[in-house]
Amino acid sequence: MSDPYAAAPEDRFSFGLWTVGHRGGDPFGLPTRPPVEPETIVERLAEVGAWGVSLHDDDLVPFGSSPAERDRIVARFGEAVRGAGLCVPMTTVDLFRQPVFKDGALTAADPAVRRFALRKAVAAIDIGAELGAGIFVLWGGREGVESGAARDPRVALERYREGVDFLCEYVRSQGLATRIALEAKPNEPRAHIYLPTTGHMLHFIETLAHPEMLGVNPEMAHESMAGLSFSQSVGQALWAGKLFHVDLNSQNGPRFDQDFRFGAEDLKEAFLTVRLLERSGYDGPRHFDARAYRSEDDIDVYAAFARGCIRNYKILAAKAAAFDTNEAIQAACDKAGAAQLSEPTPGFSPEVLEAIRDEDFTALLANTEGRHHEAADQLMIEHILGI
Ligand code: GLT
Ligand code: MN
Ligand code: MN
Repeated sequence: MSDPYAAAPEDRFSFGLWTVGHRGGDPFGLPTRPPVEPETIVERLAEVGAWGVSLHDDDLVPFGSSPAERDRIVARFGEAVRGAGLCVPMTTVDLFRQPVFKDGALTAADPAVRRFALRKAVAAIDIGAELGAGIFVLWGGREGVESGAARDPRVALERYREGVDFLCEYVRSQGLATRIALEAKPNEPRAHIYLPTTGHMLHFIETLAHPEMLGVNPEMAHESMAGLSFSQSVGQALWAGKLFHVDLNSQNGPRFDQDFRFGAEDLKEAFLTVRLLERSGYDGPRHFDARAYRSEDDIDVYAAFARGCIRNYKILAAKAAAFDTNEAIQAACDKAGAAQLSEPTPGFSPEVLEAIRDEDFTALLANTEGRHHEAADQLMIEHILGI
């Protein structure tokens, strides 16, 4: 019998080179896994049923490579991706690893650092264009502060705006169709990162010269680090028409960024997120920005970790579909107001206001009936648990 939870290309599951390629090093310990060539990673991803592979510029082309080396490496990788039947849906730029970015990149105080960051980002956009990536993710990991004594956040945000506008103008000047997805994170590696949540990013986008070119790439771990519900953040991005990409993983509450296997923590949020994505018609990549525990070897990185991310998504998608077609559950949700919320609030007119002023709310104010969320939530929990 075929596995109902095996990945199909139309599922659009993707992994970053830096995720399955992560060697298990952390601030306290050395790597526990050997380095693996990008071309080998691509083959292994194809075996687990991935559709796409994403990358930072430096994951593929070592920092400081010559133009000739860069061309050779990108061409060889493109061939490997095509040969494995995969695609590169997204590329991103590493503006955080090199010492030059120690005080930020697009928001660095030193204008020369900002110009260098732009040069690096433009080169990363070029790699994406060459590999056919339609999305460019921008995560400003070093755009922030430890101390605000010598930084006015308003001024830093102006520089951020100019930097992103520069990149948009570059994309336009090249006639590319690349869309830029901004990724938020509240802290780590900086104590405070500018634009710390997806909601902050959504506002920032509206201040830019070409807001239509920009969307967001919310990450489950990052929103959870801020104590937020990921499904609420994804919901706002979808509502705004700005969900360009999504980083799926898991996180155990507000602490350092764990990037655990999707579904490993907070199953309820994972379920609500998958249900939302599946119901919304979102057709972008379902990207796992996660990494295996440091204790694992390279075999289980694929057999247990990568397959686990995919299986958990597909299992939750099947659960979500069953949830939405189960009459008893739907009746309980409607009793808790699910359908009622779809009734629009009337628009303003003097007549409508007059009618509202005259309306008799006596019964409403005397109504002590509960809203039945406990019952709906309990049914959802039992449904997830398979009861
Ligand atoms: C880094 C970060 C991720 C981002 C990557 C894109 S880099 O691994 O923790 O959340 O998505 O730059
Ligand atoms: Mn993360
Ligand atoms: Mn991410």
